[in-house]
Amino acid sequence: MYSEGLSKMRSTAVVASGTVHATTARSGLVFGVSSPGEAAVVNSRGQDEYRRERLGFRQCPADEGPIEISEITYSGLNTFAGVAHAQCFQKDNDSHSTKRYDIAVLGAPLDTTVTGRPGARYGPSAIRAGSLRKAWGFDTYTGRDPLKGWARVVDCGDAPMTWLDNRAAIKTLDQAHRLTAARPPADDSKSHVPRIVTLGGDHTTTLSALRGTYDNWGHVSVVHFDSHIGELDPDAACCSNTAFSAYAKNFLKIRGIPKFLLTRRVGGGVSDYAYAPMCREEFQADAFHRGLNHGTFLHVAHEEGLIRNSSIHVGIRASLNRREGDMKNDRRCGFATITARDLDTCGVQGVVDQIRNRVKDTQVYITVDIDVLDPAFAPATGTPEVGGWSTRELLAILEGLGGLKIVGADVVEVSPPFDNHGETTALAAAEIVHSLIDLMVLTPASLAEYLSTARRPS
Ligand SMILES: [Mn+2]
Repeated sequence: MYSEGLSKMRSTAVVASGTVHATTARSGLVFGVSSPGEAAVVNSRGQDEYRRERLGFRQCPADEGPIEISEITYSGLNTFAGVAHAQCFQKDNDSHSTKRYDIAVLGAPLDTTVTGRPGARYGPSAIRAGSLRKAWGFDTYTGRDPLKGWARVVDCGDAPMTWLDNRAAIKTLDQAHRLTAARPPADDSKSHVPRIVTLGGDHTTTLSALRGTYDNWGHVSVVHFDSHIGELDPDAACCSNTAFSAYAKNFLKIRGIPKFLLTRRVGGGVSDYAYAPMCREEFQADAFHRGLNHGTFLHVAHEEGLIRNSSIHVGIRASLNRREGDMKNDRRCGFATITARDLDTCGVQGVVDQIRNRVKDTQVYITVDIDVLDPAFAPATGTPEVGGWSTRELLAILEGLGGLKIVGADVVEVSPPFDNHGETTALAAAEIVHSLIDLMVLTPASLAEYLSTARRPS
């Protein structure tokens, strides 16, 4: 896109010199690198005055010295909201404090475990671009500016996830989470490790994040915003003939299709790589041999013992594969459910109260599938469902969760190829990420609480 290209050109200039000089031409502003002290030509004093006032320049006018442009929201490298980039995947043996951070934004570009439209591999970069379309500051409703509070927020960039092998991709993301949290935070009075906000990526990426929070914090309650329940049992039809209907049996017989292909409803069943039944014990240790994908990740998280039985889905409205079996498995995995239409009857405060009553004072992981919003507010997603919430409603509910002990969070399933020219979905996702960071800054993670309640893996 033109604006992104321009932004990158400017970033290059800033990186090269630290400052740029602005000159005006009849066609508009032209930026170029020049050495310190070199006089820049400014023909339009009025425009220059406006820019200094609008953008808060602290430096002198251009004809008296270099112009500081680091506060222009759309310039510079494309980190989330313009926060500093950090090398999070390298071991930090240096005690120098500038390498430490409290909250890390981590991209997880994966879209090869989706059942619908792909494209979420471009989600992290789109959310960052969306975050650079506005100037962040003190929130109208909360009065807080989380990016300028006690916490040092950085952007780690993306985990280098391959598109060729989902098992390798998830292992890479597991490692990225471990390394990102493998150093003391900038403020070790607030936490014992940095907390991570992940930018998806399809929803399978949440499993890596939950493995990471378990390693560092123990079990978490999952507050799961989504139109889909997310813990379909990949093994449901394999191990139980009760789900194998007479209709399905007849369908197979007529078409001459091997039975195993139809019974693997969520896992695929096309190969041992895509799926192998849990009945075969030799495969049970490997999640990808158990049908891991963006519809089953919470089932796998439960099977791995990562989450508490005080979790909750919020905004659910998509059809189920099995009328009763899916919700039975849902409860077995520890989830209660708030549907999308519950908002109509109990309002924002009612939804907030139900979430708070469910998780109580446990440590919480918040995952937001962007398809919890109506496609009118977030068209760019893999498996859209109409009848969802507005962006304003979701942001109000998130604000209502202030005070919960949030140790990790993500926004997933943003698929930019399906966004519009106004970047509606990317803007919404960026605002949600900002809200999640705000909740983390508002309630520092408590090391004492972790030590008293968490059960670390042996
Ligand atoms: Mn979904």
